[in-house]
Amino acid sequence: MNLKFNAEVAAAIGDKKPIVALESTVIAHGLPFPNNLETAFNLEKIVRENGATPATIAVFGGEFHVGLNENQIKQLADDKTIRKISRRDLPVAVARKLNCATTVATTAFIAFSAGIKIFATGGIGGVHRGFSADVSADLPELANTPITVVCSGAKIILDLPATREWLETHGICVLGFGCDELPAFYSRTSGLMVDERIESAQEVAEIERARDELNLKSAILLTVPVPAEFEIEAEELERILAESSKLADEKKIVGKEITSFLLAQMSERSAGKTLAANIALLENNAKVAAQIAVSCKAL
Ligand code: PSU
Ligand code: MN
Repeated sequence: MNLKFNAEVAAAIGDKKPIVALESTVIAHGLPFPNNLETAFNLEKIVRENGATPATIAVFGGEFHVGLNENQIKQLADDKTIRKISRRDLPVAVARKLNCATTVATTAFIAFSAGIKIFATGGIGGVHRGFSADVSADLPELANTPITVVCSGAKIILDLPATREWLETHGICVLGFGCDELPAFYSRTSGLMVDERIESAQEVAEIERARDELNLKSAILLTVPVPAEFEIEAEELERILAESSKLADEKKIVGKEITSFLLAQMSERSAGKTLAANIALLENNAKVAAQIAVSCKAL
């Protein structure tokens, strides 16, 4: 597979330094402009401040880029023609030389091919509410890719109990970073349990090493709750989600559009509170991911 590294990532690989992969769908389709641009640069900065090298992943001209330049990040943030791609889209993206943002599924696929084993995002995809046949390709990718994904659980718009069951059935180890319950994206609780609570980056590094020694092919999902000051009350969340879902039904929005539609609607209906929470959890997850990448190298 032909991968294009930027100079910073190439140097980090050469020097065996810790690297954290970052996804690009959250930039192109998850957050509005200009918050997306600012957040993309901030996430990279946070990774660096915590001792690791950021590798934001995207596809340009059908080529897999691991570590982007400034112009590429700007293009992701404001070019409306950027396509959101999951695993099924990869052959088309390459053959047609498209410019694309990668989801958790495709970022994990490319990161692992590049030898990067830690990846930070906001919330993974999962089983959709009311339509249990809509299962994000993020889930099977995690079942088959031995990396660690740092996230705040699955996005609240999803059927969280069904998503939790899916993770269990497919052998994905779900850890809680200082929490017993699976975080629910904008909210710190879900009523669903993680498999194991851990308190430090080093513990994650040890569990990751054990997974590799056992030759298990599934990801470790390290879930980190949104910082408390940004948490949104469950009642308010359910209300704005119900309103947003109703509108999505009326407008017949389905498939890969549904996630960004609901996130944007919720931000509007909460006067930007969900957007602030989304950015806060992304930044916090980037920090934790960098700490784990550093701990893994220190083991
Ligand atoms: N995390 C966020 N915002 C996002 C996403 C993650 O904070 O928009 C993206 C990820 O790229 C994830 C995708 O892979 O949403 C899931 O989309 P779908 O439900 O269509 O599989
Ligand atoms: Mn889907």
